[in-house]
Amino acid sequence: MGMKVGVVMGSTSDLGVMKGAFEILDQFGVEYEKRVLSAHRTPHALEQWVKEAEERGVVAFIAGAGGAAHLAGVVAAFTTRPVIAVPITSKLLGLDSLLAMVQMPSGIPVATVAIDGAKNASLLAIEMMAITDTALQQKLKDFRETQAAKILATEI
Ligand code: RP5
Repeated sequence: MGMKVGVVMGSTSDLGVMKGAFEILDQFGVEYEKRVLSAHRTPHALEQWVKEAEERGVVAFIAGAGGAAHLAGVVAAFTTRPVIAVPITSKLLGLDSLLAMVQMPSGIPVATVAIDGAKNASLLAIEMMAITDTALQQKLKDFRETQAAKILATEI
């Protein structure tokens, strides 16, 4: 069974930001599952999805949510796979989402990226998978080289 990433967001209103996560995963040819599930609106369905996703080969989860953003923490409560949190811009400019995610109490960690940092969330998940996947490691090196070349070629 191939390694997959599980991407979940609390609402369809998060989709605009979370599309960035899909773009990177597509670019690297990494398989993923994507769902809209909420920690407070659909807690039982969320628990079921996390457990079943693991059985289907999901090795890392990405959770995007805004406001009182407990989605990533709740996902992490149901799995020992790494969970990456994406704080989504909100009425409080995403500061509420950021603090809710980054301030996980000791014992159940989540790795929080920047506000709206969906692309970095996918890159981090890919870096985790690349530990045991040399082809992915090479793709990451190529990605960084391309990125650097673009900057060095920029004329202002
Ligand atoms: C969270 O509340 C979602 O992750 C979203 O960022 C925020 C607002 O959700 P909607 O009211 O737009 O559905 O659960």
